[in-house]
This record gives sequence, structure tokens and C-alpha cells, in this order.
Amino acid sequence: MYDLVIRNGKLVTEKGVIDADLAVLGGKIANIVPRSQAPGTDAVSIGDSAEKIDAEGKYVLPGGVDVHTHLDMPLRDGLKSADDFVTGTIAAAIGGTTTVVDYACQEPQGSLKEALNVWKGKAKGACVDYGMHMTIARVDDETLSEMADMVSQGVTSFKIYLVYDMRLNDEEIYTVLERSAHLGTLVTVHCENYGVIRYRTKKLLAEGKADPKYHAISRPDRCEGEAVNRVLQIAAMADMAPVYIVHNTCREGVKYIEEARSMGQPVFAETCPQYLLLDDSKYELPGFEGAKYVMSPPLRSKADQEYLWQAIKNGTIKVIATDHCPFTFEEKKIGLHNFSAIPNGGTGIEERIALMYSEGRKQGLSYTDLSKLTATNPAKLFGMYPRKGTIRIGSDADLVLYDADRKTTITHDILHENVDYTCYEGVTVDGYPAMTILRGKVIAKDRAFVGEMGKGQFIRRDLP
Ligand code: DUC
Ligand code: ZN
Ligand code: ZN
Repeated sequence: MYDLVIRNGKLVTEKGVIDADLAVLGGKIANIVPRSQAPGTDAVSIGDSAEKIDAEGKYVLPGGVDVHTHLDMPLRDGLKSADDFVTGTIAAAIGGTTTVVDYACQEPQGSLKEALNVWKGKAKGACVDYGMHMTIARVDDETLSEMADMVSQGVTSFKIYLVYDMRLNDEEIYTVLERSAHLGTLVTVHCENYGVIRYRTKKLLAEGKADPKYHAISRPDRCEGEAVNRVLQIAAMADMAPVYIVHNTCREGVKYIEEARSMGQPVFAETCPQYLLLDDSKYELPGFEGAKYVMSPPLRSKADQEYLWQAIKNGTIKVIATDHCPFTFEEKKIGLHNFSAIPNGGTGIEERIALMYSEGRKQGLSYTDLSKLTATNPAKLFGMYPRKGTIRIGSDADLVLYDADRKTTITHDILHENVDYTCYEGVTVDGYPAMTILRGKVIAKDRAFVGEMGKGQFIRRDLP
């Protein structure tokens, strides 16, 4: 007797899509029975269960794994990202994501342990499972030694920035990467050139160029390319430390990743829906509308979008995450007369799965390809596989029933993110998640959260 059986779905497995019934016991996938093996007798073949779901006509996807979120993230002057772990994970659940890995942040004078405790406190109300990456804001003996403690706490990846107040210099980057190589962890890197952006920003503002569109002009693609190249060179010198370049936006950066990968360097690349689906024409919108798309790196050209799709298809980009970091339009208005004061970040935690399965299919990607980009690969790279990110016996029963025929126009009012706009207003997707299951429990159905609050579990991640 199983807890749950899902019948008649098309299961999106790593080996392809199969018509099969799936049984859940104790929160895990307990059995998978292809229907072709038992024609007309599926009810008998898989066995009985307390709860039954008919997935006729629907795809059953592995629950989405979003490895780039900033929930409840303090920015400055008391300003925080608009979604906390409750609202953000409810939105994630409804949108078909069952695991997030959020970026905990070391305080300039604080320890990594303190930061982890703070983030675990923030995450208490989480409604999907969650892990943490640890952002390193200060490089000294204490931090370097604490990196090993993080591994024993299940935090097996770190983040470094080349811009913002927590940016590291080249010596610090080298030191962290060398330590990470020794520990077997993965360092994720935000790549942009700080000095060039600072100079251009000051110049633009001095010329009275303060509108949101100048945000993009202040940080062109070569800023990203230079920083990606620099990090790859440093990583190669620092014992070939594996690195994961977050939110790739453009050819200028990805070309260096392609070259490094072709030489066998361990480098992994992520992009996000906004860089695949939105372009820099958004900065030409009237009034202050462009502020909604002020994020870093900024949106790029249509040619860059095309390059990113090709990099997905040729296997250079392995992960599509969100960088979900919303601020309300009101909060964005802090930068009404100075683009550099606009809080950086956009939406996506709820929209990602619908957007990527719809647009990805149009690009010729298969359901299995898309499940790898949005679930399997991130779970593997960040030490959660095969517990997360795949449909196979023994894995957590984190599943999404995806209705490929539920054409939906995304608007702010149908979403649950705690913010007053979506970057994808008016985008029509071919299909939509109809139900989300976390460890065998239905937590979202027909765009409503129906789970128990606060049932998300902290995932202690293995070394990748
Ligand atoms: N970029 C953003 O736009 N927001 C959060 C952090 C980042 O790197
Ligand atoms: Zn970033
Ligand atoms: Zn980010």
C-alpha cells in the first residue's frame, strides 16, 4: 500500500519521456511502472494507495531546483528584497519549484557561522526545501578556516562578488579559490568589472544621464567578459579550482567559458530566464518603467540572447536559475534621479518553470533537456543529486504536473511573489504547472498554495 499513486502521466525522466505510473511511499518515489508493460491493467500493476492522482494528459516533471535566489536579502538602509522565505517559497511552489538554494551573506565583520545561523532563522517559514550557498565578504584566516565548517554543515558552495561592497580583489579571489579547490567545494562568481563600472557611472551621472537606461550603458558586456576571463585565469592558477559563473548574459563572457571548457577546465555556467527572453529594449520604455529591469548584469541584445540559447544547446550553459531578487516599483524609485541608486534585481521564482518549458520547447529543446537545465543539473552541481532533481526510485517525490495545453498569459495579478510587478507582464506561455508535490505531499494546485506552511526542510548538501 503506497501513500500516493500518480497514474497516466508522461514522466519526464533523465532517459526520456515515458508513459508510466508512479508510486510514493514515505515521501520518496517507491515505484515506477511503464504502462506499456501492463496494458489495461495499470491499476493492478502499480498497487493501491491512500491517495490517487490522475495525470492524464499531463507531463510529470522533476520538481524545479532554483539554485540562485536572494530571499529576505538586506540591501542597504533597511531595504530588503521583497520576498522572504515564506512568500518566496509559496511563489516557488505554485510555479513548480520544490527546492531553492539561497545566498546567505557574511557580514563584513561577521563570521560564516553567524551568517548561516541568521539565514537558517530567516528560512524557518520556508514552504519548499532549501539549501544555502555562503557568500564570502571578508577573506582572512578565520573565514578560510570556517569554509571547512560550512562543508560539515551541508553548505558546500560559496559565492564571491567582483562588484558591490562585498567585492573581493584578485588576491582574495585567488585565496578563496585555492582553499575551495582543497576542500572540494564549488565557488560561484558574480562577474563584472568594478572599476570600469564605477568610472562610467560617475561620468554618466556628471553628464546628467541619470535615467534607468544608463544602468545598462554603465556596465557593458565587456565588463562581464573581462571579469569572467579574469576569474577563469585565476581559477586555473589556483589549483584548477572549479568555478560556477552565475547569471551569464552575453557572448563576451560565455566565449571565455567555452574556451576554458574546451581545455578541460572545470567551469560551469548558469543563465536566467530574463537574459534569454528579455532584451535591452526594455530600458527604452517610457518614464521610469525601465527601472523594473534594473538588475546586474543588465539585459543585453537580441544577438546575446541567441548566443545564450546556442550555449545551452551545445552544453556550455548547464543551469537556468532565476537570481530572484525583487524590489517593489516604489522601492526602485529611490533611484528616480540616479540610476545607480535603483535597487538591483527582478522577479522569476514563480515564472521560471512555465517560461522555460514553453520557450525552451519553441527553441527545440526536449522535455528531458529542460528538466536537466531546471532541476537535474543544478541538483548534481550542488550536491543534492539523486535526492533532488530527478524522477527515479529512491529520490524525493518532488514532482510537478505540467499541463502543456494550459496556455497562460503571465500578469502580475496571477502571481504570488510579494512585489507589485513582474518582469514578464503580458508574456504568454504555452503551458503551466497544474500541481506541485513536495516529498509526496501536494503543496500547490491550480495556481494556489495548498500545502502546510513552513514544511520546507534544510538540505544538507554533499560535496559536488
Ligand atoms: N544582481 C541583481 O540584479 N540582484 C541581486 C544581486 C545581483 O547580483
Ligand atoms: Zn549576481
Ligand atoms: Zn544573484
